[in-house]
Amino acid sequence: MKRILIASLLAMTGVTSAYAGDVKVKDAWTRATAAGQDSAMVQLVITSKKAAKLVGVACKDANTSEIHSMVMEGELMKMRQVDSIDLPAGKAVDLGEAGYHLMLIGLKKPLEAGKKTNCEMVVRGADGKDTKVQVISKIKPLAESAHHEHAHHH
Ligand SMILES: [Cu+2]
Repeated sequence: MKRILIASLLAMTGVTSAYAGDVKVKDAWTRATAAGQDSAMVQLVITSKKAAKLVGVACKDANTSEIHSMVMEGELMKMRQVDSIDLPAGKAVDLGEAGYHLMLIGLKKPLEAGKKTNCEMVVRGADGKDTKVQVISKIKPLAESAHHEHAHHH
Protein backbone atom coordinates (compact mmCIF):
# COMPACT_ATOMS: atom_id res chain seq x y z
CA MET A 1 0.00 0.00 0.00
CA LYS A 2 2.75 2.39 1.00
CA ARG A 3 4.69 1.57 -2.15
CA ILE A 4 1.70 2.40 -4.33
CA LEU A 5 1.22 5.73 -2.59
CA ILE A 6 4.82 6.77 -3.17
CA ALA A 7 4.66 5.74 -6.81
CA SER A 8 1.54 7.76 -7.44
CA LEU A 9 2.94 10.83 -5.70
CA LEU A 10 5.95 10.74 -8.00
CA ALA A 11 3.69 10.38 -11.01
CA MET A 12 1.60 13.33 -9.93
CA THR A 13 4.46 15.76 -9.57
CA GLY A 14 5.88 14.63 -12.93
CA VAL A 15 8.99 16.60 -12.18
CA THR A 16 12.36 15.64 -13.55
CA SER A 17 15.65 17.40 -13.21
CA ALA A 18 16.97 15.85 -16.41
CA TYR A 19 16.81 19.12 -18.30
CA ALA A 20 17.88 21.45 -15.52
CA GLY A 21 20.99 22.37 -17.49
CA ASP A 22 18.78 23.81 -20.22
CA VAL A 23 17.48 26.57 -18.01
CA LYS A 24 19.75 29.25 -16.61
CA VAL A 25 18.93 31.84 -14.01
CA LYS A 26 21.04 34.88 -13.24
CA ASP A 27 20.92 38.19 -11.41
CA ALA A 28 18.20 37.04 -9.02
CA TRP A 29 17.58 39.65 -6.37
CA THR A 30 15.07 41.02 -3.97
CA ARG A 31 15.29 43.74 -1.38
CA ALA A 32 15.38 43.82 2.38
CA THR A 33 11.95 44.18 3.95
CA ALA A 34 10.90 47.19 5.98
CA ALA A 35 9.37 46.70 9.42
CA GLY A 36 5.93 45.14 9.13
CA GLN A 37 6.30 44.30 5.44
CA ASP A 38 5.20 40.75 4.77
CA SER A 39 5.66 40.42 1.03
CA ALA A 40 8.55 40.85 -1.38
CA MET A 41 9.30 40.77 -5.11
CA VAL A 42 12.06 38.77 -6.74
CA GLN A 43 13.58 39.80 -10.06
CA LEU A 44 15.77 37.62 -12.23
CA VAL A 45 16.88 36.84 -15.75
CA ILE A 46 15.97 33.40 -17.07
CA THR A 47 17.10 31.71 -20.26
CA SER A 48 15.76 28.41 -21.52
CA LYS A 49 17.59 26.62 -24.35
CA LYS A 50 14.31 25.21 -25.60
CA ALA A 51 10.96 26.99 -25.83
CA ALA A 52 9.30 26.62 -22.44
CA LYS A 53 7.09 28.35 -19.92
CA LEU A 54 7.64 29.38 -16.35
CA VAL A 55 4.59 27.87 -14.66
CA GLY A 56 5.20 27.95 -10.93
CA VAL A 57 7.32 29.06 -8.02
CA ALA A 58 7.76 28.09 -4.38
CA CYS A 59 9.93 30.13 -2.03
CA LYS A 60 11.32 28.86 1.23
CA ASP A 61 10.74 32.07 3.18
CA ALA A 62 7.15 32.68 2.10
CA ASN A 63 3.85 30.95 2.80
CA THR A 64 2.66 31.61 -0.75
CA SER A 65 4.63 32.36 -3.90
CA GLU A 66 3.11 33.57 -7.15
CA ILE A 67 4.11 34.75 -10.60
CA HIS A 68 2.92 38.35 -11.03
CA SER A 69 2.61 40.84 -13.82
CA MET A 70 2.90 44.53 -13.12
CA VAL A 71 1.11 47.08 -15.25
CA MET A 72 0.35 50.75 -14.93
CA GLU A 73 -3.35 51.56 -15.05
CA GLY A 74 -3.51 55.32 -15.20
CA GLU A 75 -1.61 56.43 -12.13
CA LEU A 76 -1.85 53.10 -10.38
CA MET A 77 0.59 50.24 -10.48
CA LYS A 78 -1.36 47.00 -10.46
CA MET A 79 -0.08 43.52 -9.85
CA ARG A 80 -1.85 40.43 -11.00
CA GLN A 81 -1.14 36.77 -10.68
CA VAL A 82 -0.41 35.10 -14.02
CA ASP A 83 -0.40 31.38 -14.82
CA SER A 84 2.79 31.38 -16.83
CA ILE A 85 5.48 33.39 -18.59
CA ASP A 86 6.69 32.42 -22.05
CA LEU A 87 10.37 31.58 -22.37
CA PRO A 88 11.33 31.64 -26.06
CA ALA A 89 14.18 29.29 -26.99
CA GLY A 90 17.59 30.77 -26.23
CA LYS A 91 16.27 34.20 -25.30
CA ALA A 92 17.22 35.79 -21.97
CA VAL A 93 13.98 36.96 -20.38
CA ASP A 94 14.49 39.73 -17.83
CA LEU A 95 11.36 39.43 -15.71
CA GLY A 96 11.51 43.07 -14.63
CA GLU A 97 11.86 44.41 -18.16
CA ALA A 98 9.08 42.12 -19.33
CA GLY A 99 6.81 43.48 -16.57
CA TYR A 100 6.88 40.45 -14.30
CA HIS A 101 8.24 39.40 -10.94
CA LEU A 102 8.02 36.55 -8.49
CA MET A 103 5.94 37.50 -5.46
CA LEU A 104 6.62 36.21 -1.99
CA ILE A 105 3.48 36.54 0.10
CA GLY A 106 3.30 35.95 3.85
CA LEU A 107 6.98 36.12 4.69
CA LYS A 108 8.00 33.74 7.44
CA LYS A 109 10.78 36.10 8.52
CA PRO A 110 12.10 39.51 7.47
CA LEU A 111 14.49 39.56 4.52
CA GLU A 112 17.83 40.95 5.62
CA ALA A 113 20.23 42.80 3.33
CA GLY A 114 23.35 40.82 2.51
CA LYS A 115 21.65 37.46 2.99
CA LYS A 116 20.04 35.24 0.39
CA THR A 117 16.60 33.74 -0.11
CA ASN A 118 15.86 30.56 -2.04
CA CYS A 119 13.05 29.75 -4.42
CA GLU A 120 12.34 26.88 -6.73
CA MET A 121 10.69 27.57 -10.07
CA VAL A 122 8.89 25.07 -12.26
CA VAL A 123 9.62 25.37 -15.99
CA ARG A 124 7.43 23.40 -18.37
CA GLY A 125 8.89 22.34 -21.70
CA ALA A 126 6.99 22.13 -24.97
CA ASP A 127 6.86 18.36 -24.34
CA GLY A 128 4.89 19.00 -21.13
CA LYS A 129 7.75 17.94 -18.89
CA ASP A 130 8.42 20.00 -15.80
CA THR A 131 11.86 20.95 -14.58
CA LYS A 132 12.64 22.42 -11.18
CA VAL A 133 15.02 25.33 -11.26
CA GLN A 134 16.73 26.68 -8.15
CA VAL A 135 16.82 30.42 -7.67
CA ILE A 136 19.09 31.97 -5.06
CA SER A 137 18.27 35.65 -4.72
CA LYS A 138 20.58 38.26 -3.28
CA ILE A 139 18.86 40.48 -0.76
CA LYS A 140 19.79 44.08 -1.52
CA PRO A 141 19.46 46.96 0.92
CA LEU A 142 16.20 48.90 0.65
CA ALA A 143 17.73 52.14 -0.67
CA GLU A 144 19.58 50.55 -3.57
CA SER A 145 16.52 48.86 -5.05
CA ALA A 146 14.07 51.78 -4.92
CA HIS A 147 15.96 53.27 -7.84
CA HIS A 148 15.78 50.01 -9.81
CA GLU A 149 12.08 49.67 -9.38
CA HIS A 150 11.33 53.02 -10.98
CA ALA A 151 13.35 52.15 -14.02
CA HIS A 152 10.76 49.53 -14.85
CA HIS A 153 7.85 51.89 -15.25
CA HIS A 154 8.22 54.60 -17.70
CU1 LIG B 1 3.48 41.17 -7.08
